[in-house]
Amino acid sequence: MAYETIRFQQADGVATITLNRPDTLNAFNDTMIRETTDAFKRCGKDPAVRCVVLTGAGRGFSSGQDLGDVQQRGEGFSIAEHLRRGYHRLIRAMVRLEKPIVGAINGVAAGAGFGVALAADIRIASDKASFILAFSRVGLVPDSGTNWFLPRIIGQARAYELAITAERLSADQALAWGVVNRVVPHQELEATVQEYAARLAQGPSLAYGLTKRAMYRAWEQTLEEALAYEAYLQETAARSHDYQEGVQAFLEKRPPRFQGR
Ligand code: LHQ
Repeated sequence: MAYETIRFQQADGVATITLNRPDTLNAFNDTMIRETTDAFKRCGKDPAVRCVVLTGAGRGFSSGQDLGDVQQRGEGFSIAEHLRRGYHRLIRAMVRLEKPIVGAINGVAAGAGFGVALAADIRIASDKASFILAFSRVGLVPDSGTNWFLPRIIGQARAYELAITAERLSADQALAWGVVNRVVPHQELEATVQEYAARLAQGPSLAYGLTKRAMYRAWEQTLEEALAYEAYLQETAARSHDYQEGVQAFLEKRPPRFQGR
């Protein structure tokens, strides 16, 4: 399928989605929100995809909502409706995708762009990356899931301060606070992420997917519920080819050949 605002590439189990409106630092217009959502759903349906990389073209990851675009909307424009029809579907598609999503954060991630970065499962950042909860700069409250993700990762006091000051969080500070998993020199980002994703794509994908589901579910569960749910998911994982193969490979002292099923 041809896309207008993103690039979609697929090779060796890894799908790479590149936000591609570099002139605006990859600001989200309606088409880019829709196409990115579609691309994640497509990854969910394709068993050949076992890991997804999300990155931005040019010097930005994403500057969030295209402000020029919303400015042109008429009287009847509802931001709530825009969020519900757009960003909420995108964030949900990412969280519900039972495959690891690696955010390759190549530059600034601002506003809704920060939210989308947080909906990735793992973030590897360039040393030129930065994060801005830019919403208050334009008199808005954080959206696109940032109120849910960020306090869980860095704590409420830090998240609230970032929201009301809209200060830029550097890649190094993001690493220290656990917003990103790793920071690498800018020129090494693409190769590092592709190698990392290729490794994940060789892994026990069913277990990776169920683990993502278990961890998201656990946020809303009691310990008792989480224990029960783990037992249920483990039953599923233990019926997989990958479990048989993993144990067999261990006993035969060889690397496992996982198939993701
Ligand atoms: C942009 C944008 C942009 C358009 C850079 N739009 N062109 C949800 C629902 C509905 C309504 C509102 O919002 C939301 C959620 C949100 O996401 S709210 C937050 C929206 N985002 C922002 O407020 C961030 C706006 N951008 C910036 O503050 C700066 O561009 C940052 C700090 C991201 C980067 O600064 P610089 O590196 O200095 O780059 P720049 O400002 O020179 O931008 C480069 C170009 O990209 C420039 O265009 P030009 O034609 O002058 O080269 C900007 O106008 C354009 N651009 N962000 N969001």
